[in-house]
Amino acid sequence: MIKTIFITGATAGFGKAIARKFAENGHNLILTGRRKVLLDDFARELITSLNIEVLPLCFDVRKPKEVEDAIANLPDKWKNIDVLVNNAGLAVGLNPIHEAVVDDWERMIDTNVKGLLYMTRFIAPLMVARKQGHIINIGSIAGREVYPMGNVYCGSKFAVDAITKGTRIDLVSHNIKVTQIAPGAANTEFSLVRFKGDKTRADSAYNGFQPLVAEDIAEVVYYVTTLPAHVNINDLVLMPTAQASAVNFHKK
Ligand code: NDP
Ligand code: 8X3
Repeated sequence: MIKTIFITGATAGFGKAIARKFAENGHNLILTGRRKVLLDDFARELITSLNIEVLPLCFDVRKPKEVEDAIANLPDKWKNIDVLVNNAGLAVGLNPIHEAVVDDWERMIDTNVKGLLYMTRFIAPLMVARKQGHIINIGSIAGREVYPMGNVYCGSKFAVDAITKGTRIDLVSHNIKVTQIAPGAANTEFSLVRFKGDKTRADSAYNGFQPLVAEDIAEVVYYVTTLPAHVNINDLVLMPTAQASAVNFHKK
């Protein structure tokens, strides 16, 4: 069956790889991000090379009105969303709590927590009306363990963990699956964003071990959508083989 998959943050990293994985399997996609040129180019590439339908929607998940309008204005044929992947997110800065930049906190909480909430608030009713759907939230090992200077990023991902559990409870009677995928270290644009464009510092985060790549997360996200209707993966943590906890790495 061809499904409609809605993925936030599809201009880079996990979201882009998740989009490609579903596209390669013949599904239609609604893709979002703030960088319009990247989004439109990627959509065009998938449409041309894989003969699927793609609707690119450029908006900022931090803006509830933009999210609400984007969903309200979906053409009818795009309203039957089978899977929502709440992926858009970021870490900004890595500072002790007493030296942090307040605006970094706003960006993380507004994107990782409130953005995910807005998306869920406006898409879940479409699923409830159809009595089917699957919401997949991208959490993190940072939502299971707090590490030095992770303070607010960890807090935002602990919130994703709690919100995922709460969403599952609220939607269970509507036949909607709710899953959290929580990765460890993965080499995407994540560290470049965290270190505000400092490529040397970003690259050094992965020195001496093989991190996950975005395609690893895409495999897992795709897998959890292929299970029978009566089976749901509630929660899945994946890490590089060389990582044992948020802070324990086997480095060469
Ligand atoms: P990337 O930086 O590579 O990609 C992040 C994506 O999120 C981009 O497409 C970006 O698009 C989008 N995004 C960011 N802010 C907004 C916003 N305000 N509105 C809309 N889209 C936004 O990071 P990853 O792929 O690594 O991260 C994806 C998710 O996985 C995040 O939630 C992250 O916290 C989580 N994660 C990452 C891990 C890692 O080690 N990489 C490990 C565990 C979890 P654009 O800039 O165009 O808006
Ligand atoms: C990203 C992984 O360990 O940098 O969520 O927080 S970590």
